[in-house]
Amino acid sequence: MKNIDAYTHLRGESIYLDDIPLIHGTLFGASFGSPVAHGIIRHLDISEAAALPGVVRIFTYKDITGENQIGGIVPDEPLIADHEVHFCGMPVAFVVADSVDAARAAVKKIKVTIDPLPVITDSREAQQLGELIIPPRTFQLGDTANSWQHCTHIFEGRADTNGQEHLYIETQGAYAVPQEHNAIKIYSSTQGPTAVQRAVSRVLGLPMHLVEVEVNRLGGGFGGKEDQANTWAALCALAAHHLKRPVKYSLHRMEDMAMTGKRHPYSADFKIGLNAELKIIAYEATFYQNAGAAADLSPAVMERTLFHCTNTYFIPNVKATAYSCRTHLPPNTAFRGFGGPQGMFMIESAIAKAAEALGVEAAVIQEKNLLQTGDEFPYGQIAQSEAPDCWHKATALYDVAAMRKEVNAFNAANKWHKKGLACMPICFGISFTKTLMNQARSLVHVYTDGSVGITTGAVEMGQGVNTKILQVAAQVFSIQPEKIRIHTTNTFKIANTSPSAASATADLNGKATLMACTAIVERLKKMVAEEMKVDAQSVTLQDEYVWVNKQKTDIDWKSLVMTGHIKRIGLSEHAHYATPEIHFDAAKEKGHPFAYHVYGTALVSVTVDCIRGTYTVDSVKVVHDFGASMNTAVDLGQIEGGIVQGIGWMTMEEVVYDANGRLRSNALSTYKVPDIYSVPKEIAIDFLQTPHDNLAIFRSKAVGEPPLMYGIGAYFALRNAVRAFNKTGQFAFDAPMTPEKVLMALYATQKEGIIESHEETTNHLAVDK
Ligand code: LUZ
Ligand code: MOS
Repeated sequence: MKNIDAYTHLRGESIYLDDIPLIHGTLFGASFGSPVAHGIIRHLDISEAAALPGVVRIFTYKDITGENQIGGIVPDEPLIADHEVHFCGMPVAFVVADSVDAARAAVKKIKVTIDPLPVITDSREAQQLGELIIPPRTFQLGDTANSWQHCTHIFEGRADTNGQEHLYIETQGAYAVPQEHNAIKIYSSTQGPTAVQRAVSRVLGLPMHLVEVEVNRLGGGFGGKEDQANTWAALCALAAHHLKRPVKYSLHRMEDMAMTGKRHPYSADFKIGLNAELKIIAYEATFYQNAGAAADLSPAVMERTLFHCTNTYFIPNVKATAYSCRTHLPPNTAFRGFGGPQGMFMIESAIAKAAEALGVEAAVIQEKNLLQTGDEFPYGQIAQSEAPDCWHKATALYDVAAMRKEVNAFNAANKWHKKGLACMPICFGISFTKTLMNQARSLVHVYTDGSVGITTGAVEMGQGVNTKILQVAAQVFSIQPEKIRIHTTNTFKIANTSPSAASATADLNGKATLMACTAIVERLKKMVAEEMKVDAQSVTLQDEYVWVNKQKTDIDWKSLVMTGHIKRIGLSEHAHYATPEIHFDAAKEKGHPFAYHVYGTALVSVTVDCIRGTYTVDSVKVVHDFGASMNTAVDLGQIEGGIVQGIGWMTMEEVVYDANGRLRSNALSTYKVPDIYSVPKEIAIDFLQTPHDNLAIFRSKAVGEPPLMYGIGAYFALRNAVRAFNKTGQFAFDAPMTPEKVLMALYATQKEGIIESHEETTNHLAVDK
C-alpha cells in the first residue's frame, strides 16, 4: 500500500501550518532573541520598536499570566528571559504586529544592555566546573576493575561527535486562536501536542481542558519538535490571550537554526580490553554530553546513550558513566536516535582503535562479539538477538570478502584515490525509556454510511504513521482503505498523549487502534450471531461482507453497520494500550525497558580523493531486521532517509559555535546537508523476516530511528580509506569526517592532528593543476 499522503504531497495540496487559512484580524509575532550567550540583563529598551507602524504590542516576561517556565523534565527554562540570559537566541521579548514584516522590523529596533558573564561551550569544561544538569549515572555489568588483568590487549582513547541540525523542511511555528470562556486553540507544528498543551497551560495559568492543540501534519520533526515546539506555541498563546486576537509565528529558517537546540555533541573517554581470541572482556566509557543551557530532554537522551553504549555486542564487564553538562548553547534536544547513536559511535571507535593497533579488520572483532540470544545487556534485559543472522546474511548476500578484495585491488592500483569499507552492525531498543510514556489511545468512529474516522495520539510527520494506522483498521474491519480517514491529532479528542517519538508511534497508536476496531467488530459479530442463531466465533468479516461458517452472506459492511445502529449497538470505541512486560528500576539501573530490539548490519564503502579530501559514498548494503514489515514502501523510505541523515551527521554536517556561543553555521550556505549528489550511489536493503513473536504492531518492527545508525559506518569507511593512503598518520576519532578533516588526516603525521606540508604534498597539487 502506498503512503496515503503521496498524492496530496506531490500536488502540493497537503496542509501544513503555513497553509491554514488565516482568520480575519490575525496578528504576527516575532521573537527578539538574546544577542549574547550568557549575562545579566541591565536594560531592555523597546520604545523605538513599539513606535514603529504596525506594531501592536511587545511582550516580556512581565506579561506572563501563569508561570514563566517551560522545562519539562527539570524546571530550569524560562519561556522569556527575566534577569539573566543563558544562550544566544533565548527569547527576551515577543513583538506582535499586523504584518510579518512589521514584526521583524521591530525586532531589529529592540535594544538590550547585558552585562556579560563567562560563556562555556565545551562539555568537558562544564563538567570540570560542576555545571551538571542532573547527577551523573552509571550502568554496570560484571566487574571491569578486576577484568583488565585477564585482558591480553587494552586500549584507551577519546572520541567526539558533533551536533546536528534537524533541518525539518517545515520550520517551527504556531498559530493561536482565542476561543470563548478564555479558552485557546493552537495549531502547532509539534510532535507532542500534549507537551504544547501542558506548556501553554502552565504559562497562561489555564487548566488543560481550555487548551486545545491541533496538528494536521508536520513537514518533518526528527526530534526537534518533541519538546521545542512549546516555545513558539506558548509565545503565540500568551499574545493571543492578552490581545484576544489570533497570533501566528512561523520561524524564518535562520531564526530556527539560531534559536533551537540540536543533536547533543558528545565527548567520551573509553578503555577496551580484549583477550587473545579478540573477545571483548571489558569496556569502560565516560560520556560528556553537551546539554546546552537547560535540561530540555537531555537527561533522557543521556540515559539512552548508556542503554546503547555497547551497541550490538555482548561484553561481560561494562562500566559506563554519563555526565549531562550545562553549557551556554541553545538547549540540545531529541534527535533521531536520541543519544543512542553517540553511545554507538564511541564503542565503534574503541573497536576501531583496537583493530588498527592489532592490524586486523574491525569486522573480525565485531563479528566475534555479536550479541546472542540469551546474552545480558548492561541494564539487565536479556537479548532476543537477530544480530548474528543480520551479520551473516549481509556478509554472505553482499559477499563482503569479494568487496574487500576489490577495495584492496583498487587501493593497490591507485595512488591518489583510495577506497574504504566498513561493517556497521546496529541494535536499537524500542520503547520510550521512561516506562510511563509507553501508552496510547485511539478513538474510532464508524459512521452509518460505513465510513470510518480515526483519531489517535500519533502525529504524521512524513514517516507514514497514518498509513500504518489506516492499514490496521482496514485489516480488522476488512474494508477498503478508501472507507477510512485518519483525522488530525487533537488534545480535545485524545488526551495525555506521549509525543510521536522513540520510533514507537505506530506500535503504540496502532495497537490502540487494533483494540478499538476489534471491540467494535466483536459487538457487530455478536449481533449477527444472535440474529442468525449461530456461534459468534463462526461470524467473520471478509472483503466488506459478513461470512458465517466460511460462507459468504448477503450482508455487506454498510448494511451491517446500519443494522448495528438500528439495534443501538455502539459504533464508536476509545481504546487504551500500554506496552506490557516493560519496567526499569532507576535506583539499580536494571530492568527490561524495551519491548524489543531492532537489529541490522550495513556494509558501507567509500572512495576518497587523496588530493582534495573529497569523497563519495559508493554503496550502503544492508540486511535489516523488520520482524515482518507491514508496509515495505513506507519502511524502505524510512531506511533510505535514515541512512542519508546518518551519513550527513557523520561526514558533512558541521555545527559550529564560536567561543562566545554564537552559531556560525546558521544558514544552508555554511551548514552542509546531504543533497542528491552526496547520497550513496547504491543503497541495497534486504528485509530480514524473522519468525519470533514480538510486541510490534502486526510484528512489523519499529523503523524510524534504527537505520540512522548505519550512517556511522560511513565514518569508519572513510577512516579506512584514509589509512590506506596514510599508513602511519594518527588522527582523532572526531566526527563529522568533513572533506576538510579528511584532507588533514590524509597528511597527518604520527603526532596526532599535526599536519606537515612536506615537499611531496606540494608536488601532488602541482601535478593536479
Ligand atoms: N523521546 C523520549 C525519545 O522522550 N524518550 C525516549 O526514550 C526516546 N527515544 C528515542 C527518541 N525519542
Ligand atoms: Mo524522536 S528523537 O523519536 O523525537
